[in-house]
Amino acid sequence: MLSDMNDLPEGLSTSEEVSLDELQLSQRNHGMQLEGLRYDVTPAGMHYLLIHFDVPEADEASWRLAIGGLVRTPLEITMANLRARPSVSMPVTMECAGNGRARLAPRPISQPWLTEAIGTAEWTGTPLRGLLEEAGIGDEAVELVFRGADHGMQGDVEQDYERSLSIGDAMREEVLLAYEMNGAPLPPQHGFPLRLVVPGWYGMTSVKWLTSITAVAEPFKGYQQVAYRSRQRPEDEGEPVTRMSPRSLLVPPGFPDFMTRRRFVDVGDHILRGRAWSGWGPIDRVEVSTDGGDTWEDAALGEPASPFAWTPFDFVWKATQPGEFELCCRATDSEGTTQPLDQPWNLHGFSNNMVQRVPVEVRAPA
Ligand SMILES: Nc1nc2c(c(=O)[nH]1)N[C@H]1C(S)=C(S)[C@@H](COP(=O)(O)O)O[C@H]1N2
Ligand SMILES: [Mo]
Repeated sequence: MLSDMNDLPEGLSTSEEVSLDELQLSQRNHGMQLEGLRYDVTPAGMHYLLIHFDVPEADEASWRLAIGGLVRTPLEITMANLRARPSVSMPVTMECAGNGRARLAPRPISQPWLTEAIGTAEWTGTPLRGLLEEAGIGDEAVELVFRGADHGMQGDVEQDYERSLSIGDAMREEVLLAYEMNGAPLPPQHGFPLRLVVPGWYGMTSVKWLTSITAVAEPFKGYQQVAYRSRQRPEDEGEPVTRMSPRSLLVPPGFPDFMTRRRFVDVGDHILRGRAWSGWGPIDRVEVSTDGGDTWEDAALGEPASPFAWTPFDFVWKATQPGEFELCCRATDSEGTTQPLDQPWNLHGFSNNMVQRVPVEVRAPA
């Protein structure tokens, strides 16, 4: 947390109220309705979206993926060629690194996510590794830079959307060049006709509208690479944001109030359901609290649809007394990392995995 609020760096707000610019961003980039947690695979229209600039115009017939830079055989690949290659379909849970930032204080001014920047799609594509082997990565190369066709301005820097991966991370067998989402061509907003999918990592790595992959001899220092680092102050070098921290979310039970989303249930037994995930390994444990995090009990875990998809869980809540309750859940992954009750603060609000809180009113029988 910043110690001196008088010295607030640019880009932070001490107000809980979002601006019209933030509202505009959050309408372009919607979250997943939390009741979507009931599905193993999120229907495409419910999956969250994050588009920094504009959805570019794209024509499948003329689209080319260029693989170049420090490679022995530069390639120019058509979509027909990609589709003729070995294909893999895999459910992958993806989360925006900024998920949860709207609740931080002071609040980083950006896409104001609460907890809904999440979804699990079944991506179909060809493993990236095969193409990299065909191109032959030069010994001097240390990273691959992935470029999208979208173009814009961020932080006064005009840019194409670009992110890099180390050769080792890019060669992992689960990394896909995807051309289908949930069995249909990628929708324009999700990267038509081609995107990178890097399972386990926060979403910014999975470059949409992919046009080129360039092998380079130095670590990439482009805008989106330097931006996604956890830092306390603008001048800090910070730590790169990579894999998803463990998180769990409940399908809010009962029914909501239209404006506040406050929940109502009747006295009785309620099956609470949710999903948990981590980019660092399988989910080992999910606990549920019905008293705002004072006491915890274990939820029952189900089977994830793939090693990179969220794990379902359920818990029987015996709501015997009317009154006000606060439901929480927290996941622990195979590395032993558990979600925090309070979120350590960073300048751009990344990897914010503090526990979800769902206020519920339990009503007496009529
Ligand atoms: N070319 C390009 N790729 C991109 C982005 C973008 O703005 N342009 N946004 C990134 C971010 S920050 C996230 S969280 C994911 C979101 O993917 P989705 O919109 O398919 O859910 O895409 C990533 N890939
Ligand atoms: Mo993101």
